[in-house]
Amino acid sequence: MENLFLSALKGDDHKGAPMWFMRQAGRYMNSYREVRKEYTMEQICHSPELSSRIAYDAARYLQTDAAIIFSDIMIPLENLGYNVKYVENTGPIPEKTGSTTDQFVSYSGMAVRNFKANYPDIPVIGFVGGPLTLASYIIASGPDGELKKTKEALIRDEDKTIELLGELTDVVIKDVKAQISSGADAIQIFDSWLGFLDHNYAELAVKKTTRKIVDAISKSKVKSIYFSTGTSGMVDALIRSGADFLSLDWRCSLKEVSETFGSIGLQGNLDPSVLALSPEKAVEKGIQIAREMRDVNKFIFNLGHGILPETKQENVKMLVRKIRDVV
Ligand code: 1CP
Repeated sequence: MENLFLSALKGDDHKGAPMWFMRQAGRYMNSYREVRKEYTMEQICHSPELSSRIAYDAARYLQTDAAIIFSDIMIPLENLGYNVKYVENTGPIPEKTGSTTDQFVSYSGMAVRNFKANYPDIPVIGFVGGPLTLASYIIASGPDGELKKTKEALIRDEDKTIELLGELTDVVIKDVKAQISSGADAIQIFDSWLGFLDHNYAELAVKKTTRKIVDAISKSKVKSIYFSTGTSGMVDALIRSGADFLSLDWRCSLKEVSETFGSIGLQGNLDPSVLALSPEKAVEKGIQIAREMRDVNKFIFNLGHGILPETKQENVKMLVRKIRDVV
């Protein structure tokens, strides 16, 4: 039987909802915490073997329809001379230390290649960060909360900020190409913080960055998924990225978006807090989403953002099983 995730990507008829979760390999999982006792985040992201094994272990434990390469959106920025440190309970801190090198290195590309060689039975999702989201960590030298500093940069010096976005877009496109030529089954663009911008700035960011990345992806047969949060009021702008799928958060009804915008593929959108706090309510709401989207071939069940670290791993596994049983 064809894999549900691959069927949904193609828009083929299938029965049941394909499922995977953002951050499905992460601190909520016992086996990941064990690996992290031995290796730092930086070491894992620089090891194609660990990146692919952690990705596979999570997908196999949860019985999801796809794995996502374990790495981080900031890693490709090393090619621009940034050294990225991961600080516990904070996030990535980029520091400009070196200069741009001629030789582009894609650790995610190597991890995808390793995954395809060792675990050919399960589709693997490659990913990159959206340049606006990447820029926010550079501009703020770390997480930028509600994008206060990033917005200030855009408002005070739009030309210079657009120039930075252009530079980041070029790096992201190189990384995407490496992951595609290594065999990625789909590419997700993580633009987590786009929704903090106003509609016009978001539109500008999509035009200057995402649109170009999607164009590069669509030259291959690989499908693109564009993820952001807080953007259900700007779906028209997201669609103009040209992405095959939009991953939306819990601030909208996916069914209504589907009825309004027609043929666009959709992914999402259970609130990760519900899954962390009440497995029963997560099952109820998850089944409701999957039922409402049953007739949409291009639908992938996911959360609206990543699994929270305090989530019990058994509850994520149970959610997958219960949705499979009834939808
Ligand atoms: O201590 C640890 O183990 C580090 C925690 C951690 C993990 C597990 C970080 C630091 N990154 C990751 C993995 C990661 N990051 C994946 C793995 C694949 C998966 O299973 O989904 C992916 C796809 C990302 C992408 C990522 N990194 C995004 C986009 C998705 C999202 O969550 O919004 C963002 C914004 C980052 C930055 C980042 N890296 C790490 C943290 C804690 C953060 C967020 C910091 C912030 O709040 O701004």
